[in-house]
Amino acid sequence: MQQNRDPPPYPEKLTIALLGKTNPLKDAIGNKILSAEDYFNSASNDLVVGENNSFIVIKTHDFFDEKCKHPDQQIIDFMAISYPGPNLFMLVMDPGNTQEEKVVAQISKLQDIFGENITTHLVVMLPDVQSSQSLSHLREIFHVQLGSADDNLVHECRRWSPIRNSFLFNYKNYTQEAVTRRRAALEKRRYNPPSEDATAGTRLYVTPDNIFNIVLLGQTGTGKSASGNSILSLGSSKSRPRPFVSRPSSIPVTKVCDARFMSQGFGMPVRVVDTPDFFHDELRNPEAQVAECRKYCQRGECVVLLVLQLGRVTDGERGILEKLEDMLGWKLREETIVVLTHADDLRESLVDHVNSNPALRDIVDKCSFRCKVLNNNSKGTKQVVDLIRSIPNYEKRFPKLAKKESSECLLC
Ligand SMILES: Nc1nc2c(ncn2[C@@H]2O[C@H](COP(=O)(O)OP(=O)(O)O)[C@@H](O)[C@H]2O)c(=O)[nH]1
Ligand SMILES: [Mg+2]
Repeated sequence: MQQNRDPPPYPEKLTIALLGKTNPLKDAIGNKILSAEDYFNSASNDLVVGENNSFIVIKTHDFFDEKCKHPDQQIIDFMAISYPGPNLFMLVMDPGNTQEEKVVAQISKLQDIFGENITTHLVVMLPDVQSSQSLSHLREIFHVQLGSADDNLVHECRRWSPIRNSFLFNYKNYTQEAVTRRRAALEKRRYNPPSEDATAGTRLYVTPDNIFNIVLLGQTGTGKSASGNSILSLGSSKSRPRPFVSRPSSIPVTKVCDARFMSQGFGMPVRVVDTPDFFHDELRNPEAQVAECRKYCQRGECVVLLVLQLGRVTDGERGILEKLEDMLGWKLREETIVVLTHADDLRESLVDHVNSNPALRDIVDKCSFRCKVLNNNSKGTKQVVDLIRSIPNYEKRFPKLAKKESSECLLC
C-alpha cells in the first residue's frame, strides 16, 4: 500500500533564518522551504520574510558584506523579527565560497554576533556533494550540521531543528529592550504584498525603516560632523565608536551623507545622519546627496539639527532655513533645533548672544526658540543630554529616557 510520506504538520511553525552572502542558492532554498516559485529573489538585499502554514523563513541581509552601511540596524531587525530566536539558522554557502577558511570565517562571525552556541541550531548548506564531503570534519569541530537543498529539504528542516525549541539570543552586543521595541514597531508597520501576487497562504514582507533620525544640516565647517560625534559618544561607552571625519578645512570635508546607528543611549535604536553642505559650489552630484538625505529627513521621523558656528552667523546664513525647506520639501522648522557649536567661545548668556545677532535671532525665532549650544571639544555628556531633551515630543519619542533624571543614566 502506498504510504503518505508527508509527516503531519507541526502544530507550531518553525522559524528558519537564511544567512549568508546574497546568492541565488539562498533564494532557491527559501522558495523550496515555502514551496513557492519566486518569493525570494536576489534583486533585493533587504531583509525579507516569507511565511506559510508550516514555516516562517527570514532571508537576512548579507551580514558578511564589509561595505554594509548599517550592519547593527540590520542585525537588530533580524533579531526583532525572529524574536526570541529562530528554530534554525541556515548558513548558505554559494559555489564560489566553499573553501574551508571562508566557511569557518562565516561561522565564527555568526558566533561573534549571536553567541557561541549558535552552532547547536546551525546547518551549513552546501551547493554540492563534493563540498559536503570535503568539509565533513566541520561537524566535529563546530558541532554544526551540513546539508544540501535536495528534495527532502522540508523534512530535513524539521529534523535539523533541535527538538523544535528556539535559539535564544544572548544580547551581548544588542540589548533585549532594543530588540523588543523594534519588534513592536515592525509589527505595526508590516507590509503585505497585494493578494493576487501571493501564493495562497503565504505572506511576504520587507522590513520598513522607522528608526528615528537625528539629521545634521548646515554650512560647511560649522561643526556638523563634530556634533554628530558628540551625540554618538552617548551610545559608544562600551561599543565601537564610529566617528564622522571632522577637521578644519577651507574645502568641505564631508562630501556625502553618512548615517551611523546607535543601539544604546536612547533606549531604542536611533540613527545620526551627517550631511555635506548641499549648497557648496564644490559639492559633486548634489542631487544624489539631497535624495539620500531625504530618505532620513522625513517629517515625523526625524529631528533636524541646524548647525551654526557661534560668532560666525552672518547675513549669508539668513535664508538657510528656507533653502533647506525648499530642498527637502517640508517645513523643517517645526522639527528643527538650532545648534550653536563652539560654545567654548560663549562669553555671555545664550539669550543675550542670540538677541545681539539679528540673522541668528531670525533663524531661532522661526524654529520656535529651540536653540542649544555645544562645545564639541568637551567630553561631558550633559550638554548632549540637554540637547536631546529639547527634541520636539521628546517624552513621547523616548519615554524610557524621559523618566531618567540624571545624565549618567542615559548610558545605562
Ligand atoms: N573649539 C571648537 N571647535 C569645534 C567645535 N565644533 C567643531 N569644531 C571644529 O570645527 C572644525 C570643523 O568641524 P566639522 O565638524 O568638520 O564641520 P562640518 O564641516 O560642519 O562637518 C573642526 O576642526 C572641528 O574640530 C566646537 O564646539 N568647539
Ligand atoms: Mg562634516
